[in-house]
Amino acid sequence: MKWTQKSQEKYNQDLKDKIVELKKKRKAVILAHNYQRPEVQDIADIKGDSLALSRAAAETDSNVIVVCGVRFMAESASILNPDKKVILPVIEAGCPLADMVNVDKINELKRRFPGAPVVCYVNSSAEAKAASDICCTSSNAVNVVKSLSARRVIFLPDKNLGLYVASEIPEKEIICWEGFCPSHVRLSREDLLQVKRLHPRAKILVHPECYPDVLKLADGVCSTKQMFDYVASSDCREFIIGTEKGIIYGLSKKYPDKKFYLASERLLCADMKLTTLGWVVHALEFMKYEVKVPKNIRIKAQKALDRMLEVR
Ligand code: CIZ
Repeated sequence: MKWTQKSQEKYNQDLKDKIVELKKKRKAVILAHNYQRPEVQDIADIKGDSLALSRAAAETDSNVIVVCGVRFMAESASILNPDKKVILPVIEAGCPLADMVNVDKINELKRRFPGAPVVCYVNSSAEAKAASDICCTSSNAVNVVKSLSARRVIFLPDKNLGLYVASEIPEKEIICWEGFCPSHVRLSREDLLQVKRLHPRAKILVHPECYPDVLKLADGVCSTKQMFDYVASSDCREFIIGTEKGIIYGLSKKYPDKKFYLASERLLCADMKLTTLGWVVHALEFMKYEVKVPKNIRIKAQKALDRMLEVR
């Protein structure tokens, strides 16, 4: 049989039907990050950034939570829902940025800067969260740091996000960890300028994990959720998007009368693309792979996540 686009569509539809059936049987809820493959976004009950997914995980009454994303997202869902089964369809789906943190070094920084609270971006391991005072996402990082009374703050693991927060709150001193997102740092000023030359009327929206010189060219520095909000409230019809390419599908689907141009084809997170419909079927069929955080780490990490969820 020749494999055509039609056979691919039929194959995907069969998998989607199977997912609907298994989801009912397992009483599961499916969460998907904005960077997931289009067909995986299509089968999600809740789609969003990690903050939306954390909140949804905390509010769901389903007993099984399938997280189509990467490991730290499943860990957060498990921390907030210790009595539920949290399933990550591809156990190898990780986050290189999260892997750049080690707890000994966090403790060393705490000793070096006594009294400085540790703010931990949710793109981090449960252990890093447990060693921190409060979490943040790219949507609420500025508000989280503003909510702290201390003038000096330790921020980890993404240095560019920390620098962005520092630029928004100059009265604070931010001690930044030297971490970075390998996908976002691939976007250069030249990439943006080139796409802007092709689409001069388009607004530029970039993620705060990009380098500061890239942020300077932006009309909006936005988390993925904030990109959706920006587009919703803008009269502009064209946008250059500087974040992982998966978001283009969600934006184009939600705003079919607007145009979205990816700022660079290098904005690709391989880990986010590991989850396929086939793996979601496997996950629901065999309840694999369960992610559970040991109690001693969970309790401390939950405190940091709960503190973040209290900041509006
Ligand atoms: O916080 C997240 O979910 C990430 C990784 C990106 C974003 O801005 O949504």
